[in-house]
Amino acid sequence: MASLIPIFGDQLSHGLSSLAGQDKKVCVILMAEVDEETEYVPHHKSKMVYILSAMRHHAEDLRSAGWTVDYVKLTDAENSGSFTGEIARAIERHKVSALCVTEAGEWRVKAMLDSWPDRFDIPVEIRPDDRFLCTHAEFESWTKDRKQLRMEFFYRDMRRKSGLMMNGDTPEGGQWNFDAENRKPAKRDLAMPKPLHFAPNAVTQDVIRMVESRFAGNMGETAKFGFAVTHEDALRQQKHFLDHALPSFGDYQDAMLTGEPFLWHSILSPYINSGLLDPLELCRAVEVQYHAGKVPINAAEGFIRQVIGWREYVRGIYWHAGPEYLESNALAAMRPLPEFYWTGKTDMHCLSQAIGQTIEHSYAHHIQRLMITGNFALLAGLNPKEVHKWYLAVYADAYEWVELPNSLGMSQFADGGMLASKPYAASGAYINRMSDYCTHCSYDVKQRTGPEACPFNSLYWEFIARNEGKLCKNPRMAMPYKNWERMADADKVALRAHAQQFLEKLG
Ligand code: FAD
Ligand code: DLZ
Ligand code: SF4
Repeated sequence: MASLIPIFGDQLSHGLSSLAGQDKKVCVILMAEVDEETEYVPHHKSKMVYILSAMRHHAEDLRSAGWTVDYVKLTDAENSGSFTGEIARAIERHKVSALCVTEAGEWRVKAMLDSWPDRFDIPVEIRPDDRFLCTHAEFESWTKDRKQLRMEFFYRDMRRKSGLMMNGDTPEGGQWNFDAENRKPAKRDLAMPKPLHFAPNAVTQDVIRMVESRFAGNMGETAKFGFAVTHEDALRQQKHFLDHALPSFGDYQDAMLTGEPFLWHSILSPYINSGLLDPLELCRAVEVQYHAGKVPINAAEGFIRQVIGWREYVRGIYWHAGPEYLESNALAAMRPLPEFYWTGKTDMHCLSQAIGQTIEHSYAHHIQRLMITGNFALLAGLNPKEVHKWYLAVYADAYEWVELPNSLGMSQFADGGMLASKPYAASGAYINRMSDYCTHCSYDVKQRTGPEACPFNSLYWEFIARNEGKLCKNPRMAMPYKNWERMADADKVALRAHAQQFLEKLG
């Protein structure tokens, strides 16, 4: 049958379900750059360059593989600005008799796909996205009869299902999780790996010019753009990671160092999420390195846990929670996002490092997102929806299904504990333990009040006090509340006054 097959920017996989069994001779693939997608948040310029260039390269790959691809550029005069508008125009152009699409990655786009059967007078087939290990039905059935949804138990099921790092029914190494061996602080090391830099070719340069002229006011720099934009180059970065960074990934997963944005992380999330890399193939390649004796178990298990554990789990939570998840605000946090989240201009060194490298690279690693920018937002009571929009805009790997549960759930506890068992709230002591940031900061991490005191310290206690009614019964918060209770009243008053003064200045 002559079908129109729309492919979105996060569906750049050769094995996409909508392509299976289709007749290349009669079907037409539609790929479209549309305002609707470039404008739903003010995306970082590098994120846009990455996605649009990867789309253009993927279209060429598909053509080389024998497909007919109709590609609509953002600058095309007739571009309607929306997926639905582009499909209507393409149906006219190609006289197709059916529409076949892989399901959307997020609620906003799902609502649009669900409107297509009424909108168009040809049959619409929506196929499941089989690039994930866990189906929607499996996740729903996993949630049934559980009082709490916890990643660790879900992860064990994914290990069993995939057979990754398993010996029959038992986990490799005799335990499921080597998390306790993932928390070493790092020292500067001249042999530290750096991700590969892919110099922009003519196609990417064209996209850079377009993005620089159309989105001049958006965050970011494109001068140093170096992401891979093809399957081959993404695989090169995958191999580079396996050979050079994976061996120490486990040890230093939670570490942070001034001027070192990447450490031993993979920098593969943009490629996995847009479809250039296959997450299961990547995990199998990690397992091969382990069995070859090239990487320790805390690295292999730690990495695989992130991909088949956390990544699959947050997707499950996203679809389980429904579109109203976005409105959650369990801690009633209302403060607007401070301007420095967009500029990096703050005298708190940890924040200026995490935000500065975000502006430069459209990348920050997990602990920077969770324990620096996320932790500050949580302690300061920033509005979780604004925080969510920021994360969705600024990272090259950000799509709502993966970003929202991480920011709103894990980092802001706005879902009241659906995803995480306790808020990830920490004072300066944690940041000092896991990084060298405090040694470069004008604030003193050891002081709790006074002009030089690290703001995270009083903000932490202000957070504890402010949310006592909501959090004191959480068994995992017993220790901080015991410490708060034991504190002298005068200290409590001084800490809260110091924090409130800081917050007033924040605006
Ligand atoms: P590595 O540290 O090398 O980890 C390997 C892979 O594991 C990643 O590529 C990713 O695919 C997966 N992974 C690790 N942690 C998570 C997680 N918590 N959720 C999902 N996948 C995970 N990840 C995104 O892909 N997109 C987002 O928009 C996103 N937003 C986040 C927002 C916040 C507030 C937080 C705390 C985390 C967010 N994450 C997001 C998760 C994580 O920070 C990134 O996946 C990771 O930093 C990507 O860098 P990397 O590829 O070098 O990861
Ligand atoms: C993020 C993004 C951007 C910036 N632009 C486009 C685009 O012009 N066309 C497109 O197909 N996809 C784009 N994307 C990725 C989409 O937002 C993502 O694929 C949808 O959310 C579908 O889930
Ligand atoms: Fe951040 Fe406080 Fe350390 Fe400064 S002293 S880097 S503000 S944690």
